[in-house]
Amino acid sequence: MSILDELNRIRQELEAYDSVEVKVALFGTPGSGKSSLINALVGQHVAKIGVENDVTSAEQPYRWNGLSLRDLPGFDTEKFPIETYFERFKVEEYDILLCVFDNKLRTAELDFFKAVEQLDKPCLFVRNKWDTAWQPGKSQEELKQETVDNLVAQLGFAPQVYFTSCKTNEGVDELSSAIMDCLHDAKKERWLEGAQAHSEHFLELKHKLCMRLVHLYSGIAAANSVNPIPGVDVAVDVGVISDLFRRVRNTYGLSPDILSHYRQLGIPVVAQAMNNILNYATRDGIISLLKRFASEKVVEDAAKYAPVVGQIIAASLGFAIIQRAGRSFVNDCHTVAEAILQDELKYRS
Ligand SMILES: Nc1nc2c(ncn2[C@@H]2O[C@H](COP(=O)(O)OP(=O)(O)OP(=O)(O)O)[C@@H](O)[C@H]2O)c(=O)[nH]1
Ligand SMILES: [Mg+2]
Repeated sequence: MSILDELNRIRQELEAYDSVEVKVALFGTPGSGKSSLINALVGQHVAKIGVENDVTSAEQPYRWNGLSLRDLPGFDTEKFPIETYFERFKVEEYDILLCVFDNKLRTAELDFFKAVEQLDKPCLFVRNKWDTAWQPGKSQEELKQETVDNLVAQLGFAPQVYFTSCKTNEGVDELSSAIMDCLHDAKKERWLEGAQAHSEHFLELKHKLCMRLVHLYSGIAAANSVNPIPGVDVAVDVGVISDLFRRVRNTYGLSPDILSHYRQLGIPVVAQAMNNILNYATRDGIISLLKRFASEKVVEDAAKYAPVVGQIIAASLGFAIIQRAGRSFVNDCHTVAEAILQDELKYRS
């Protein structure tokens, strides 16, 4: 195999990976929090939240990092009668369907959810606004059981029910993990990349995924030796490294807004990692990071990476340097994402 063959193989693997999209549709009671759930699942403000019911009218799904989530408008209305609803909104095309409710279900909703369940698609039921559920003398567990029993009696089958709050993010991790469990291989990874981590476990899975992306992008950047690194006898593709860093930041949900918000946290270890993330967002920053790793004695176990990027690329000095720079960048993002998650968990408890 030549270096070109190896490069093409990595490119194809990334292209196949990038062509995958996960499509999720949310149905449910107007105002039950479908838009809020989309934002909680992806960890970004992509969907508009309305205090008035049924503000959803946009026909476009919300897209974020390989995910496409659709907050579907109310069904069985004059505008969208139930008879033509499934065809109108191409319900068949979704990978997974979420039936969202926040309190008692009306007959039209029950009929609709029954019809959705018939579609032979993964379908999860979400009781949102769980933070508002309270009844004197009843525990949360008893209330949950009551909700499930009522649903089973009304629907005539036992659905998978998740209890969430978009106010505290309680239950969002369970829902997100359940969505991932319903998906297959490449789609599972796509969900992992695009969805927000609401637990340490989810964050660890993201870390593994990012390390795999580091291997692949490092392979391409090392093979595309277009930019010489000053002072080092190596040339790499800085643009590809910049794409990798952007992708890693997005995977950890570290948008500029979120970074600037949490910059004020003031915890030293996070401050350093945060500075690194911001510094390495630029071309000059990336070159300085590469020089840092090039100046250390680089000994990488090429055999370990050969199955991923091919023997010639794995044995190159450029690959070893980019690998190390990439891993250090992933670890910085992970440190910051972990601090943000801890902050969320503190608020929830
Ligand atoms: N307490 C509480 N309020 C919530 C929760 N989720 C959403 N809300 C509030 O409920 C209202 C409606 O939320 P949306 O996310 O716009 O609901 P929706 O289902 O998309 O609404 P339509 O698109 O109009 O059908 C907003 O005021 C939200 O802030 C939750 O888990 N707990
Ligand atoms: Mg909405």
